[in-house]
Amino acid sequence: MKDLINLIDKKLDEYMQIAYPEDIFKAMKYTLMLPGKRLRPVMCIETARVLGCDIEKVLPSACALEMLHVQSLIHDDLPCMDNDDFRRGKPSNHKVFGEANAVLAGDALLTFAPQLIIEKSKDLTSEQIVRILHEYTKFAGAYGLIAGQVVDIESEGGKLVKSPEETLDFIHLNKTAVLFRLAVRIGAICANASDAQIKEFDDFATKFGLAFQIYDDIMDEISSFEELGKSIGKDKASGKLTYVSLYGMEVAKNKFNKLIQECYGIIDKYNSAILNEILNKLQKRISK
Ligand code: GRG
Repeated sequence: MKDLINLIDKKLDEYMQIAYPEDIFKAMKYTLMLPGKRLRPVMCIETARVLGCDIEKVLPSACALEMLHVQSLIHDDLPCMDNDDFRRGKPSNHKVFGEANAVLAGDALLTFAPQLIIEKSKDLTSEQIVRILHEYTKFAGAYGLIAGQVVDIESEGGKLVKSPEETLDFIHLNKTAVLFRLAVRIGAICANASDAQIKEFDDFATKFGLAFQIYDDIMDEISSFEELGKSIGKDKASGKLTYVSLYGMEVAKNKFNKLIQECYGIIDKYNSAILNEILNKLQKRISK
């Protein structure tokens, strides 16, 4: 997986050429090039690979996904949202570049990502590119990521339209699982996969995304700044609605383990060392 991450890092750097005005590109590249786990591009590429697609075809879309993810991190850290001073082990974007540039850097990443897909996906058909862009806009917007963030913010203010359980599921599915779903769906589209294969990977990513958010909730309580690279203990301190606060640590861990086992089951037949490595790493950390 290390080689794949190195390749993604190289491509992210190469695709985003600094131009005038340099300040905006510096702000965009700052959070983008900090060491993230690159889970979404890795999953996108690996899904495409196990379904028979050449890696070159999927690299622009995979990097675009990381840009979308980084946009969401930059905006999430802003004082008007989660107000976090650290990300990926370093001061958050707005702490370094100021709030206006951080907002604009996020906007620029959000719009550069589809530009990259269109300009660099030379080996995909126009039909594949349109399908990818359709998925990108649908999953990133108010029917996906933004919806998750809105309900998360509303729930922090105590505004719950649905039950706490339904609200939490909605937040986890839309804030977190949605980008993993987008990643595998785009990988599958690049591979010209069948609807049944897309559904299979979508199910995997939905379960993985839920498990990953539960993992994130658990880590907020048991991990350290050094390990996570961001402030910890914030959820508990702010009384945030999380899997741990709603169900308790033991139930959260059991639910996480169940979802990870289901993920293994879905992808078993693809013999993917990389997807198995991701599942193993998360599970090992939680059982420590
Ligand atoms: C799409 C316009 C638009 C807005 C986005 C701000 C926002 C709306 C959404 C926030 C979404 C968010 C920050 C969800 C948290 C998901 C999560 C667990 C992130 C951490 O992911 P990791 O651990 O991070 O993969 P690294 O740094 O390793 O990439």
